[in-house]
Amino acid sequence: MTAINPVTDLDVREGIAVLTLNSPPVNALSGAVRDGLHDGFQKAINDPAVKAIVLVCAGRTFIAGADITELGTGAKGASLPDVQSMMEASPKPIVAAIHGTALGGGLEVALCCHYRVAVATAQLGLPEVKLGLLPGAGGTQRLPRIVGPEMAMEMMCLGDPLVAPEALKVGLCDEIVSGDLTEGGVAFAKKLLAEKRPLVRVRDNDSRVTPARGKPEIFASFRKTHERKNRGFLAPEYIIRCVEAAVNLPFDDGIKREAELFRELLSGPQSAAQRYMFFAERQAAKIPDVPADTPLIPINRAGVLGAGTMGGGITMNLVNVGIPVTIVETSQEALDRGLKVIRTNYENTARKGRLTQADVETRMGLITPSLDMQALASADMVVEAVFENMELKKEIFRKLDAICKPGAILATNTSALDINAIAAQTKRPEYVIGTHYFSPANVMKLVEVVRGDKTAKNVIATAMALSKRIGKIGVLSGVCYGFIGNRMLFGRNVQANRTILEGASPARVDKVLTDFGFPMGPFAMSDLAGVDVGWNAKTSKGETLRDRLCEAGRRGQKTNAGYYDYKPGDRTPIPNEDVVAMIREFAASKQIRQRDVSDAEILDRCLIPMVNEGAKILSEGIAIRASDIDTVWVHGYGWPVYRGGPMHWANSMGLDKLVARMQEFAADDAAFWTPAPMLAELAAKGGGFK
Ligand code: 3H9
Repeated sequence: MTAINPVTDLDVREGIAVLTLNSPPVNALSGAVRDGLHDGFQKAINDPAVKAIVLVCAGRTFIAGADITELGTGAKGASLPDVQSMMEASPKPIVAAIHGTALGGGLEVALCCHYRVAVATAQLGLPEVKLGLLPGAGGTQRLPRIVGPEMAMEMMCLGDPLVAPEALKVGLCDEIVSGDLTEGGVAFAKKLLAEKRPLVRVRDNDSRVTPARGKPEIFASFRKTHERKNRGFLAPEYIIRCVEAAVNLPFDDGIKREAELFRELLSGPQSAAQRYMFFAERQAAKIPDVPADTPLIPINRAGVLGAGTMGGGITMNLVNVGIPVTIVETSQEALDRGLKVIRTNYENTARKGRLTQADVETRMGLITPSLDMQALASADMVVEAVFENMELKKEIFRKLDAICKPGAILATNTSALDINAIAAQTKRPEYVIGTHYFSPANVMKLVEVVRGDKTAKNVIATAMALSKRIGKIGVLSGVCYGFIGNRMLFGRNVQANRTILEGASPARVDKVLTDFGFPMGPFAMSDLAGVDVGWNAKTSKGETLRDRLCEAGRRGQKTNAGYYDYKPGDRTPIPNEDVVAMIREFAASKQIRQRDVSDAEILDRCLIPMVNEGAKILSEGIAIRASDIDTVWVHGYGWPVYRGGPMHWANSMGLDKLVARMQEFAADDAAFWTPAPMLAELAAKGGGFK
């Protein structure tokens, strides 16, 4: 074995060179890895004793891509295109032996090998789109030459990998290896030599791309199909343009086009935001006073209290990863309804081909319905998901404390209430925690894990680890009304409501926010949630706009009327002039002057209060770091990922400019627009949130 450099070894066995990369955690293509590949391949190619070369990785995975921390920094080391050219031009066959994930630049390196073998669990993909990028090391030109332009666009625009058996079917992989991967790779290389198989250079084979030449409709149709999902994102469109180049231009010209578009994305704000979010999501798992090796409480059985929308979604999350759940309701009818919704959700997924009917039955089989809270006695963790009422929650926690076994975690799915007050009802406050899921709980990626004053560290570590296990991102919050996300939402809603009283229509405000990239504006959101949430028919006296809407029977989508009208069975909001007139009338009754509120003003008035509240949340220690706040907003509330969350957005705008804008608005309401001390201080220093 020869050490090529600290992360690369070369070993020659019976004429086969094995080049092994070992650069934890994921063998990313750092300068050292690129140097290792360059020098290792050169040495093997120049060694007359070597007849073929196998590239393999140590540790948990094959190369998982470019080193994201180095992208755009002009980091030292061999150039990747030079390494790739050397590999493709090698007179000796090169085989990539893949385990774990061959992603991004990792797969692009593998595509310059003459053959690829993989273990059955390996995943192969080009996920750059998730970082606001396109595959910039030849992937957009080589992948279509193997799988055809349509599938290549699908893979690169969605960014989801194929597992090895699927990759085998489409020709991205040549053989599945069982047993030891390196041995399998060496055996495959020997077979190539024995059979005198040709050196396959992906770049040379145009047969999969030429049929699409002169057929712009292929691209038009792909754009149309994915229009909604790709709204606001630049990278998918740039990927499509690269595939057009792969189809219409010679290989080297296509590579030039790819490089131009890659550079443009890399230097733009969207990719900067998405790369920031990549690390923000991972950072969120790290809690300074809860060491990474804190022992976890095994969660082998769970309980969920409440089979409504939230309880049902939480149950699905748990059974999806094989955790049996006892779900408890107060009436048979509610229980049946909840189970029916869960089954329908699974069957819809099965209909789309993403689950088998057997999977549906397995998951349903893991759910034990019950009308008796005693059935929760053996659960390792119980999640309470009943409606938001403090007295009810307190009573439930007293009961759970008496029923549940010692050491069981008692979690509440409250979206705002005081976890400490709930924990105080039990004799085990250290086992009480908040796990705030977002609706629909089986879809949304965020869980706010809310730590009470007495919550134990192993309980926090377990709740965070469970979030990861069920495919979510856990973000730790301290206790305050509304935690991180909802607390920030309140300020936005205050201003959204004021702008409509000052003259902007609900549809205009919603459009400004959806143009910014939110999936929905505040008024469409209010209609969805129910305008009457928290409204009381008995005490309503038309004192607020909401009172007036609800009194007029406009209670949201459920009544086909709220801020908008709705056709029965259709969720599309239809603006209504009578509502606009009602708002005008109400504003006049409150002596609020109507004027033209510009789009820029609407946007700033809705978003800046969130940043200001975020600064307070940070200085109070409710959130550990600004990037945690951004993770909450991107994954719980649909803040467009390509704008990186409110704190990142504020940093990009410049905190001094943001505070100056607050001063402009302060003329109308000085108290509301006073910058939080942390914000004022950072702005004065010319700094940003860290
Ligand atoms: C690209 O390739 C561009 C090219 O087309 C063109 C080039 C010219 N770089 O996620 P985990 C770190 S763009 C640097 O918790 P898992 C990560 O931050 C790239 N660091 O583990 C974390 O660090 P820490 C295209 C990276 O098992 C640790 O590794 N590739 C990179 O849940 C563990 O990560 C991608 O987009 C990286 N590329 O998942 C793949 N990847 O421990 C991105 C990971 O300090 N990576 N780290 O928090 C992933 O999708 C997942 O990390 C992976 C493992 C599936 C590999």
